[in-house]
Amino acid sequence: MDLYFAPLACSMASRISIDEAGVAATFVEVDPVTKRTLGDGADYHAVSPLGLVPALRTDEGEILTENAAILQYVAERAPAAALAPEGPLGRARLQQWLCFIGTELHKALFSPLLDRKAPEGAKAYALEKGASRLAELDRHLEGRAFLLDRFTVADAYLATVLNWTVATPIKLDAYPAVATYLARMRARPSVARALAIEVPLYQQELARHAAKV
Ligand SMILES: N[C@@H](CCC(=O)N[C@@H](CS)C(=O)NCC(=O)O)C(=O)O
Repeated sequence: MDLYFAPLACSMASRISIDEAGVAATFVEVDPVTKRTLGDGADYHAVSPLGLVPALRTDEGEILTENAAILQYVAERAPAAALAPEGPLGRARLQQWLCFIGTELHKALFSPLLDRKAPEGAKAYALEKGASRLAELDRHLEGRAFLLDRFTVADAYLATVLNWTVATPIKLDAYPAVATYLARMRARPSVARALAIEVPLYQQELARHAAKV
């Protein structure tokens, strides 16, 4: 499989999950500004019409988009890694958290905060509304190592999204269980490996664009 990613973007959740699953994958970097793949300079819109990462090309040549779909596909490819719970309720709980992370945190809270073009009013609204979401997450994570009973692809997504707090005004001191969770996740080998690969690539991405200004 080929994972199309941008450094430190939400696609890092798929990198972490692929690592945890132990499945073979090729990682294709997309420049989020030019929407071209590094190396061959191909127009990424041919893969993902909206130019969004992640996208995954399966070994059969199918293109999958959307974090929740890709993460569950990766989990399915390696049942022994148990990255998704079994049974109707277990699966529904996984969906519950993937949806919460994707909508309440990623899109509603972090996307406006990280978008340089978002007006200040949009950022303030997102911060104010997001506080209740972070408080609820904090309540859930108190006394828990993971979102569910063990590490799942939802933790890969949550760790990736929470990692963005460093670039936002969100103060995790107000959410101690979330802060402890994030520290634990960053120390997890698959997450630490993903960060060790993607932080330098992100710095290169910044340097590439700074050089053009
Ligand atoms: N609904 C999509 C959202 C993906 C998304 O927002 N990706 C961001 C990176 S975290 C992106 O590619 N942004 C570039 C853009 O908005 O042009 C999903 O869950 O996969």
